[in-house]
Amino acid sequence: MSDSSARPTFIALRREDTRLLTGRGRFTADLRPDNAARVAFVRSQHACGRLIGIDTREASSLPGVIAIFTARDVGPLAVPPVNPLLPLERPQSFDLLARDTITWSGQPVAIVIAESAAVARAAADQVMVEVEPAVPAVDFSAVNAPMVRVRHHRDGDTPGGSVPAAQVTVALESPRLVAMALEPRAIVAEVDAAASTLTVWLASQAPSRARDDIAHAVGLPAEQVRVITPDVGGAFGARASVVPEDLLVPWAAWRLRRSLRWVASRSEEFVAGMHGRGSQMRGQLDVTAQGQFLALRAQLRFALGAWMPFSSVVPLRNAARILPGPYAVQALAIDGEAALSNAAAVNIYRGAGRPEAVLLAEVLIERAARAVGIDPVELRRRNLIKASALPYRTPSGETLDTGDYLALLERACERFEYPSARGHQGLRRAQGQCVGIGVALYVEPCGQGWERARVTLHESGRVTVASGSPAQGQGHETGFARIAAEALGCNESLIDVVLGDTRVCPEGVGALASRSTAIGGSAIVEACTTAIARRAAGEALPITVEARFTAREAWASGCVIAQVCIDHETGELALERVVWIDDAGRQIHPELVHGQLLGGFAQGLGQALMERVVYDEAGQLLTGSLMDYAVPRAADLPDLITESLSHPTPFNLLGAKGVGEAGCIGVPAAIMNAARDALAPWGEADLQFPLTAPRVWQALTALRDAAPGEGRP
Ligand code: SMO
Repeated sequence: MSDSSARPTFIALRREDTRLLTGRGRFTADLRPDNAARVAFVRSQHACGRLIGIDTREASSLPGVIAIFTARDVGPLAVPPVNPLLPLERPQSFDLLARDTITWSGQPVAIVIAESAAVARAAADQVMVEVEPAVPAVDFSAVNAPMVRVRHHRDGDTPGGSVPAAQVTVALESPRLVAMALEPRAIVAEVDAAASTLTVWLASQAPSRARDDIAHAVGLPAEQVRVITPDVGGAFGARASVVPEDLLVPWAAWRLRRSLRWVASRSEEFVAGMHGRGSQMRGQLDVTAQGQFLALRAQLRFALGAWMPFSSVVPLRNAARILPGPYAVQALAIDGEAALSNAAAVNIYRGAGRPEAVLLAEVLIERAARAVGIDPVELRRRNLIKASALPYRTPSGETLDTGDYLALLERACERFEYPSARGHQGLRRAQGQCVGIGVALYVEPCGQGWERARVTLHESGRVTVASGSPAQGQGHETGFARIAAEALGCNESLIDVVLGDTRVCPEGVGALASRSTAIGGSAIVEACTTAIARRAAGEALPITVEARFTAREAWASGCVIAQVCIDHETGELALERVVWIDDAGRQIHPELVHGQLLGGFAQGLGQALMERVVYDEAGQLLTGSLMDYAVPRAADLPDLITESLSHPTPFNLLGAKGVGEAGCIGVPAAIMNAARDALAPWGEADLQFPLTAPRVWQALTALRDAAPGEGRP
């Protein structure tokens, strides 16, 4: 069991990881191949319409412009097919550059190549794009026919006489967010025309797939394309799938036989980077007078935006299969759909559907607790799946492997001093303060399928570990070195870790879905174990072993309790304290785990309290800069206690589960429940994320107007 607060922790990082913290990182934008030309994109300013013409003549005549390509030059190239995890309702193909139709404001229409970034930008601004505008379809508009659907229905075997004492309902929105990495997107493509090879530096979470996608777009065999992921300033799912720019820059480089370099502006991240979340959810929970959950019904609608990145069906799929979370529910009816709209594309983003499922279930539970008059912690106690029932087959067909959800709840209550906190809340309410306490429990699936590792024992005594799971700032080099050192029984300092280079690393699915340690790490263990066995059998050095490990999906879990205080006059919400108990299975490197918890916490807090993408009816982005879109800063973090309980999973060689997404999953729901609890003396508040002061104030005012004089003690 480990225990730590948000105070700084000092940890021994590997040399490779320390580089990032000391300003010696090498990010894609830092790479300047000799004679590289620069790239700028012409983007549609309309959100929807017919593309009538593109006039590049004036732009092309600017000194320093090398080429301007449009859809006509690029030909029939389209974005890669979507992950077939959910079948599409009808076939789809999305052109890399707008051809006949405009589908979102920010859509790439032309790619400009010039000798300098300034000339490329100036030329892009002079390209004339003629559009016959049409009325855009916004997210969740009824005109948007679903592209994907999901359904999990199971009838309950209701024991005789169980009738619901309450049927509570809720409607929730999870606004669109921007995956706000410190480092905007960037791509460098270096051409070796003599050797017929292309080297592409790209901050990808899935370099093997990116290499295949780029090779296909360029028309080269995959062996002639090398993708290198240098240091990466955050990914969060937004770099798991290629975007049109990732394919257009290498395509143009190869066509011109000229190295190219593109670095996105922050504005381009807003209008054409990956968005996350974006859903509307309705739910109903039927509860008996004794608090037993009888039935959960949910309707989920997810936004897709104008085109579908590879992982775009994953959030809907995850939200639907994770419900009802760690609770036993007799009957389940989940229906979900996702539809296109005239806005930036939505892809996986730290949590990817898990936060939505937890928000819906946990808000329903708090509401049910108030409806039947049972303390919300006690209500959860009565319905959590018992540790002795694991492995547990959920009504949506998933297998929860290991964990102890009741222990998570009890420990969180202990650390929060829950009974006395409730007493204190009563006292503060009596003094006129608006104080709320909210709870959320979550389960978190952590990736299935395979990863590869290659381990070489050298004559020098050093060991090289190459993995197909690249790093985006998580500290994989540090964690993987420890995994290999443990498996080999040697000192960590003897291990060299190689990541993120398709020429020297084995294939990999990638660093996403909280799978790197569990699956990528297990592949390292397997390769190390085979290598020492062969060494022990007398084989001469060097020995190289490549292993491919396939895992069943392990489920992490956790419990969060949050306390907020709301200012009656302004609606301003103060997050006073949070206790969070997480079970990520066996922890290979507790300090790195803690770092992941804190980072995820900050992003979860951002979603709950400040982040929201807004489009107007014309499909124009109103929150297009960091002046209009708030992200959390260090000073926004509250008094936070984290603690880890560890129930190792048998589904991989390390017993590890995922941890990178946990903070985004449980934290927002606990904050939402605390805010709703704070307003509960006035009634059931229709609060929605983000819980900004004006929105909280409006919800409070609506309740006061509906019942004047109520609520105030
Ligand atoms: S949202 Mo994650 O990188 O699967």
